[in-house]
Amino acid sequence: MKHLRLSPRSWLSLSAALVVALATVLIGCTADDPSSAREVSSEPESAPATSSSTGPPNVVLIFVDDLGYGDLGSFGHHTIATPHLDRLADDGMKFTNFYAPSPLCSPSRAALLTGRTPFRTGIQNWIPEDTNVQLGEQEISLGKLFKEQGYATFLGGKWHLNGSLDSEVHTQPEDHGFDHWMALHAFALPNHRNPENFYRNGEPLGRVEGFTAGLTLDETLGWLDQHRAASGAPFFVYLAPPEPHSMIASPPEYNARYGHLTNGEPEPFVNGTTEPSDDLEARGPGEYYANVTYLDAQIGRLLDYLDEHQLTNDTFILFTSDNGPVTTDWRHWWEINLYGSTGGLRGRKADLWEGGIRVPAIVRWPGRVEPGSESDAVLSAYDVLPTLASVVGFGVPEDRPIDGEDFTAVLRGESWERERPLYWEFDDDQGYHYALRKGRYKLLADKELDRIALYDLERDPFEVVQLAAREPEVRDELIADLQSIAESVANDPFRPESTVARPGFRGDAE
Ligand SMILES: [Ca+2]
Repeated sequence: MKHLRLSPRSWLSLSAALVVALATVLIGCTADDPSSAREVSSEPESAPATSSSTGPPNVVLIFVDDLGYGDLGSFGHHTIATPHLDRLADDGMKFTNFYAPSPLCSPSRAALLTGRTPFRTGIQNWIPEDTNVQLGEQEISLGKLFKEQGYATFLGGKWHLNGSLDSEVHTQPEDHGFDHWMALHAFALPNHRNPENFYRNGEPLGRVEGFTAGLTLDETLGWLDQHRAASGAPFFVYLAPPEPHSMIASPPEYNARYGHLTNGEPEPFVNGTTEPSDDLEARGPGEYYANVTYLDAQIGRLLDYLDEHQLTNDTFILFTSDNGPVTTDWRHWWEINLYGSTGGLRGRKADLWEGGIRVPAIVRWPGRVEPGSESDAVLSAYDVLPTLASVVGFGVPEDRPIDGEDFTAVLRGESWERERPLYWEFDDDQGYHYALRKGRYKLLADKELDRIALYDLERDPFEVVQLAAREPEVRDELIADLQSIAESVANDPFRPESTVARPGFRGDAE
């Protein structure tokens, strides 16, 4: 495994940060009052990274929708402008082997919030509206854990962990610890422009003027203003904008920026229909690129807000995507004109090949994470919960299997190897049902373990050289690991009996 770059000067900076932190304690900032520490935190952005807070950091999780591994400038895209996320990478650590726990939305989100491979929660596929699948009350989610720690908690954007945001028989974001939320179920209706399906704290908002990411950031910054005026408690923001999932729509100035890459006028599809209303037409990548740049600009608003209010140094940010992108391998009519990039990795959204699950990821934590560093540690979004438990200082649930592992050693620049392989269970578009990543190797298998593929991702990141017959010992070792984890998942004490979505379900209330 390669390790991140950490210069002698950076160790000096980190040592200086410890001295500053100790001095801050000695001059009277109380350890249990992070707001008092925050008021004196006004390091200019260009200064050596130091953290003046003595309390737990604020935490911002940014989980965007269907953004590909290759869709950011900092991850190699040659055209899409993403200056704000590139700045985040410059100021933090970039991860080149970070995975979504599923190639689709709902399972990934369940895993992010619980630290558990999604099949344990009963969520094995995306959750259609008005079906009976949900993230059950028995699950211990990040929202609950942060609330127990006295954090103010916020969700903005997309939930997609139940069948309906106004159902009384489904758990809602507040049941998972979110004090304030504004979210839609799965995707914007009719599309990202003037969406009609946002809810705020359980109340439908009807048609709202604007674009989904901008509306999500409006709510986020407004809530932060209110929270800061009312309380000195640290905050946990789960920011999940619905971009760049279909049906994309962006403000005209963003589309104009990429007009040279668009044929004709952008006309977003209308969601909620069963077939396209017009002849299908490929207009080029401009509209998709515009949507990613627009999303980046909205995230930039949050980064600017943290700077303006001297919160940057006291805030841990993790950015990633819930699954791989829709590429020009279009499989549904509503995907046409999405031009996501996997950076050359095989496959796309809904595949267990790398393109469906490897995603861009960045962590910024001033004073703790070396600016401009990079790690190729093998990580998953289900590692976020145990890592945040370590960062903030709360316990990981001990009454159930947790698949995630604490990767704070990676953030410190230390060598680290995970104890358990990464595991996926999902009926993908290629007929595979299982995937396993262990060290440099990846195994793919169908449900019966009849069809097996083995790849060495260090030598062959594009999964084109099949090794199952050539390296039988590795193959059999990974199959044994896979069977062991699959058995644990099948026998998970908290797994719901029924995990199959039943259409039309509204619960006992109807
Ligand atoms: Ca998604």
